[in-house]
Amino acid sequence: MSNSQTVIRHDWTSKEVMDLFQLPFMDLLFKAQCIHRENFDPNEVQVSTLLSIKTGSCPEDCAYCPQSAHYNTGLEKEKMMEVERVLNDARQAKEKGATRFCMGAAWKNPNKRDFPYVLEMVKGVKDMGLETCVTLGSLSPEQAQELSEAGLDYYNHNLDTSRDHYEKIITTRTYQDRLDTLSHVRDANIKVCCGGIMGMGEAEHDRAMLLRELANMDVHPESVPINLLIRIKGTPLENAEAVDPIDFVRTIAVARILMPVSHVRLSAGRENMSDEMQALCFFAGANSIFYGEKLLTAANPETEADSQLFEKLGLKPEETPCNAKAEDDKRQNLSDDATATCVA
Ligand code: SAM
Ligand code: DTB
Ligand code: SF4
Repeated sequence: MSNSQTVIRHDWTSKEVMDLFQLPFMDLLFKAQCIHRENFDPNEVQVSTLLSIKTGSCPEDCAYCPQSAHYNTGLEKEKMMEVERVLNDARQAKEKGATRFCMGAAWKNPNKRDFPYVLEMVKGVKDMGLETCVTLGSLSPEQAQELSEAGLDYYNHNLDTSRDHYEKIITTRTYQDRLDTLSHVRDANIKVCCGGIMGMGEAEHDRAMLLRELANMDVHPESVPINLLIRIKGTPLENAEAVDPIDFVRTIAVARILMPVSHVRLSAGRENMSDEMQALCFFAGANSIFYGEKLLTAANPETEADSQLFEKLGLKPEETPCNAKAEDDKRQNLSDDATATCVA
C-alpha cells in the first residue's frame, strides 16, 4: 500500500483550498514538504535568467508594473534589442549556470514587424542548449504555433490574482483574455508558466482563488511563479501594504500541495526577503528562482549573495533541462524514498 500524499487533482473546491490556508503553520509546511519530496530532490532549485528584450512604454495599465505607459515611473523606454545582443546575454547566463533563459517584452501583443526577430531569438537560445521562455503579452493561436515551431519551451503569462480582485488591478485586458492566450499556448504544445503576485491589497481568499484557478486547469502550469510585489514609485500600488512573510510562505506551501509536480518559482521580490524567509519558501516547496542582478527592470539579489545562500542551505542548481521521461523516472524513485519517512 502506498502512503503517497501526491494526488494530482483538478477539482479543488474553494473551501478545501481555504482550509489549507487555515492549517497550523507547522502542519501546512510538513504536508507541503512531504509532497515536495515525493516529486523533487528537495535540495535542488531550478535556475532561470531573465532579460527584458523590449523595455517600457507598454500600452497596458497593470497597476503594479514599472513598464506601463499609464504611469510615470522614471523608466527609460528602449527599442527592441538586437538578436545578437540577446544571444550574447544568453551565452553569459548559461556560463553562470542558468538552464532556462526567459525573454520579456512590454507589449500588449507581439506585432508583425518585431515577431520574426523574437522567433530568431528563441531559435538561437534553444541552439545553445538552454531552455527557452518568453513573455510577450497576448498571443493568437498562429503566433503560439510559430513560437512552438521555433523551439519555445515555456510561455509566461500570469493570471496575477483572483478573478474578483483582477479588475481592481488591470482594466485593459480581461481575465478571460489571459485564459484564452494560455489555451493557445497549450494547444501549441508549449509548456505554461503562470502564476501571480502577492501584496496587491488582496485578501487571503483571493490568494486561495488564484491558486485554485491554476490548480483546476486541465493541465497544471508546469511552472508557477509566485511574485512578491516590488512596490514601484509612480504606480498606484507604490504604497500597498507589505505582505506578512509567514503569509507569503503559506501561499507557497499551498501552491506546492495543489500542484505537486509543477516547479513553483520564488520569483520577483527576493531582494526584500531575508535568507530565513527564502529558506522557509524553499522548505515550503519553492524550487525555482531567477538568478542574475536584474529581473526585467527591477533589482534581484546579487549573484554572489545567491551563491552564498545556496552554499549555506546546501542547495544545488537543478542541472538538466526538464526532460519528461527522466522527470517521470526521478519522481518514481523519489516517491519510493519519501513515503517511508513522510507520514504524519
Ligand atoms: N508584458 C508581458 C505580460 O504582461 O504578459 C510580460 C512582462 S510582465 C512584466 C510579466 C509579469 O511580471 C507580470 O504578469 C507580473 O506578474 C510580474 N510583475 C510585473 N511587475 C511586477 C512588480 N512590480 N512586482 C512583482 N511582479 C511584477
Ligand atoms: C514573472 O512572473 N515574474 C517575472 C517574469 N514572470 C517575467 C517578472 C518580474 C518583473 C518584476 C518587475 C521588473 O523587473 O520590471
Ligand atoms: Fe505591460 Fe506586461 Fe507590464 Fe502589464 S505587466 S504593463 S502588459 S509589461
